[in-house]
Amino acid sequence: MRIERIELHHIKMRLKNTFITSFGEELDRECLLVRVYSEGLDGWGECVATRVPGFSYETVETAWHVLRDFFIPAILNRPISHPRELKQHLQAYKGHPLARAGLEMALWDIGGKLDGKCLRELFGGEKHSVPVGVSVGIQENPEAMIAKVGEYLQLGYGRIKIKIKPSADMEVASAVRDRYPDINLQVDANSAYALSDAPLFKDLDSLDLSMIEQPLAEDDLIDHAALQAQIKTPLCLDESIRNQRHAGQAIAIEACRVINIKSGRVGGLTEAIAIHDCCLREGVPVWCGGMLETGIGRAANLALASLPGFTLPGDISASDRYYDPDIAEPRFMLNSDSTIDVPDRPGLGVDVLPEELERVTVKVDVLT
Ligand code: OSB
Ligand code: MG
Repeated sequence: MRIERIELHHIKMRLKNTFITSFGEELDRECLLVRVYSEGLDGWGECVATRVPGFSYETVETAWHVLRDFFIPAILNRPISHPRELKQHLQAYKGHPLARAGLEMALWDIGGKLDGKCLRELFGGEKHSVPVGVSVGIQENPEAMIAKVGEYLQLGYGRIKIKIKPSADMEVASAVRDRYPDINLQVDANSAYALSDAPLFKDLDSLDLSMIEQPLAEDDLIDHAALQAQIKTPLCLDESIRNQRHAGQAIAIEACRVINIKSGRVGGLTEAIAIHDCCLREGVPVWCGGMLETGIGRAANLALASLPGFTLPGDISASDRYYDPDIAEPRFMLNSDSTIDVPDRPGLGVDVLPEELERVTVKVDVLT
């Protein structure tokens, strides 16, 4: 295919609830959409960079800059036969995985449409529905967290992840465990701790958590390995795993026993699949993380999670957990067994709704 035109859309969407983590708060989520055109068709990608460099150093503005000035000119009007070739086209450039991943997703979408195949088929995924859970942001106090968790359990989510931070950790996690002794519960610290906090993590061992996600600094596999050796609960890495090599090294030194795979964080779906393949070979279970995506990124997450190594429930909740309305159709619904169906129409399998898109658009740029 030859990409003839690319649009960048900076959008801003109101979340149903403020999402609070150890690194910040989000109510009006901003992100970039990438729309590519070829042979009379179009494809969409979602770049999950946010307004603030909280989860990643990238922001909506840095992603806009590197996409417009470097990444897009490197592929516009040049032959590209498969999305995985994007890596070669961008090899002169360092970093900016979230920006890369947004562009690559659009290539997967249009590539699938040109081939008449859904992403699940292109990836070799087997599952037609995937187990999912919900990620619950930090709440005012343990009672409020218990109430929020209760709402999501009521809706049918079979796995709950709660965010923790210093000052809101053991007390809130043990309160949720006391109230719901049998649920599948995990916590995510988003790098808020140091190895000197090991006593806290030893205490968390008593709560029968399925895992503790990213407790320590993102650039510190060694300390994660030291912590894992001291506790029984499996560690799961998110921010620390930026490519397949990191995954292999983290597994080799037992810095974690589980990996959260996010296509944005690792520079695209191609690298995400490579990490999945590595973990499957090593017998390390993975799950698909989330970045509060619109229906576009959510569709890609579902396709990724259809691969066989994604044995644990992902942070892929139903559309109505995040946005009402969303900018794409069909909306994703939770099945009664806490799964969501993987789209099966060509490409991502979703249609962007022009009026909804218009309503949330901050600015647009067209590159030809
Ligand atoms: O650490 O997994 C995370 C959202 C934004 C940034 C980082 C994270 C998250 C989530 C939400 O936990 C997952 C989702 O429901 O999309
Ligand atoms: Mg995380």
